[in-house]
Amino acid sequence: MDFQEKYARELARQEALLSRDNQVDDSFYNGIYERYRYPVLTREHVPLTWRYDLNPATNPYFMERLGVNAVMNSGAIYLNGKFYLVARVEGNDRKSFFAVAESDSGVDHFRFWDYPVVLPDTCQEETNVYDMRLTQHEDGYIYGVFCSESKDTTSSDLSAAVAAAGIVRTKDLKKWERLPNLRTLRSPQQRNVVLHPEFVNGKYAFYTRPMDDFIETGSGGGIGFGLCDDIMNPVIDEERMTSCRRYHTITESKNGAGAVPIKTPRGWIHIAHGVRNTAAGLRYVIYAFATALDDPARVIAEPSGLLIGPRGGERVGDVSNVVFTNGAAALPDGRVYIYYASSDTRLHVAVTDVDRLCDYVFNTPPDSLRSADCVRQRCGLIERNLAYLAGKEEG
Ligand code: BGC
Ligand code: BMA
Repeated sequence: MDFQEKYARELARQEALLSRDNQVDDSFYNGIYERYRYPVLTREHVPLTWRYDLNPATNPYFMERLGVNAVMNSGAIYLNGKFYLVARVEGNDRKSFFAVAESDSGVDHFRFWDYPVVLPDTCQEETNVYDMRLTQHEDGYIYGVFCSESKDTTSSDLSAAVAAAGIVRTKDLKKWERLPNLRTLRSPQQRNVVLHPEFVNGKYAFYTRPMDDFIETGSGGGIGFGLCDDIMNPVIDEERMTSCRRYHTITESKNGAGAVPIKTPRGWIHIAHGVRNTAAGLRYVIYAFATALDDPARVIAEPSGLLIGPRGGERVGDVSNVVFTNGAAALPDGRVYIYYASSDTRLHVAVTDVDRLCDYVFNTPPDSLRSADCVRQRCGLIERNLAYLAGKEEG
């Protein structure tokens, strides 16, 4: 096959992928959300112009010159009738960058724009960026808060790193203004920081994730919450705890905010991640909780266990046994599209709505924390069901 034939074949293969319709995966049911059959973004969705040199004179074998390894953890926003994702694209070189992909349906036909996002390069020591959360703030800007990772030069360990929250803002997802990184006076490191969409007591409010170290949260007790006076010089002093880590739950090792909280009549709904350690490494799942409308740091409902866990093929990838979310699109009609990546490799969607999410968060029993109490909780459900079914038969 000559160069042009190979190019035509790859282009056609990609076009078939981008125009493929997605369907609800009928093999899965839990009443809370629908899973979809195909991922919404993969490395195969990345334009050929980003990977190949398309000039036969300089690329006679039609080789990938700058391959892409994975497309995963994406910020999400619904704007003017369209779904936009700011995806984490990871090159074969392990460096991540951001890229906007757009779709009318939110479940299929996502296409990347012509170029990835080019952030202002204001931080010389910054080595890697990832996991952007997109907040449509009431001040009129769309903020992107992401992890900015640098080498820890104070340690002799080659892989020692420092994680901080980088902040950019935009009005159109095209022109990005970079603000200084968030400084948290009481926590040396931060990852999974999310900007709350409204002012709280007239201040910018961030969900944080205090950590003592790059991987270990150490004394960090869970998802924090802090206020900041000036977004142009963002500093947080006190971090209050919201959803906490707990022994022998899905958040034992760590947890972190995910999507921007969704405002509902009953409270702010948070879709976050929880991590536990296992013999096979860290296992990441997605969970949900609610905080009070008048105090978005105060947890008012926390259903037990996971909302989304890695299933089937989702369990396998570069970092297996992981589902992770940093974006959901909440539509004016109440539909909610949760974008979650599996195993740091590809991006999926789970679709639900505010009514179902509220029912799930407020009417799912909390974790009873001990086997004996959890089995009692389950026997209670069985008893009520059997009584109800018997009553129905009699009636
Ligand atoms: C990786 C992230 C990961 C973090 C902690 C970073 O270097 O890029 O994907 O979450 O390390 O393991
Ligand atoms: C992290 C996250 C994600 C990633 C996950 C699993 O701590 O910030 O980037 O999906 O680990 O590797």
